[in-house]
Amino acid sequence: MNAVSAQRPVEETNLVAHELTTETLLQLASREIGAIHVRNFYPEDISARFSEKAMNHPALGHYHKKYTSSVGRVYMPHIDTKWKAEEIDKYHNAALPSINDVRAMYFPLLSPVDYVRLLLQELWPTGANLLRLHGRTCFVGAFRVFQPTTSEFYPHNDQIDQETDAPEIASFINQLVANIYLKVPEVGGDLQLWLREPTAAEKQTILDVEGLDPASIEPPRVVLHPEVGDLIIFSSRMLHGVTSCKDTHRVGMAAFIGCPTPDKPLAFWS
Ligand SMILES: O=C(O)CCC(=O)C(=O)O
Ligand SMILES: [Fe+2]
Repeated sequence: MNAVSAQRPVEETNLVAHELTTETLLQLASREIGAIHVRNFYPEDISARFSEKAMNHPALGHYHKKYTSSVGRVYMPHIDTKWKAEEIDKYHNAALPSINDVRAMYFPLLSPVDYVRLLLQELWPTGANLLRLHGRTCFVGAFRVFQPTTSEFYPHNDQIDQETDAPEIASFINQLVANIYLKVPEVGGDLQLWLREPTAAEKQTILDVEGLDPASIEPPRVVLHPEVGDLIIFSSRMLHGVTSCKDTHRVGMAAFIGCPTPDKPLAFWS
């Protein structure tokens, strides 16, 4: 073990499940565990090919907040609608064309996010659907591109009730996020999980600048170093962050998952 990996906090194994099953999903939804981390979920060679496509994609843009602006993303995410009618229209009008673009990129293979959608539809007791907001289709299947050394996500949380008042989200009691990693650095690019929601004051800071100063909070409870092809699902309502990549880009595909009680279906968007 080299000096850098020796410093990495060891994951608390009882907090992380390594298989995606109905049981682990229900445990994650009810916060009995902190994450599901499935190694070798998606083939390494296909991941590598699509990380190149994502990094060179014509729709590659950037997040808009202070701390996240160096992180690239392909296609417009819902967080960029910012309660503005014009942006909301743009997001929903682009949703299906963007989903189809991503699917066409992979065709005749299955994209990692389409694969996750199918599995969760089968595993969650009442299935899973694409999210609609005020009846309008959402996009799902964003690529995220972290630049070497400059991109990181400070501790933050993601919750869609801060982005819309659509009636379709009223039943969500948790929000999960699934990430599939297509390219990862050897060192850095760790996912940090605090396993708690931010305080009211922390929430305000996150809304303002999209992240907390890591020195201002306690160390994370769980730190996971994803490998190429891994799937990690965790609660995005709880504090999480991504450390900077030391040697290469870090590319992932992500889907948010609205999580009601098990008698209602899950819902996907990006
Ligand atoms: O890239 C990751 O590991 C997680 C990024 C993140 O903040 C999220 O998916 O909400
Ligand atoms: Fe996040």
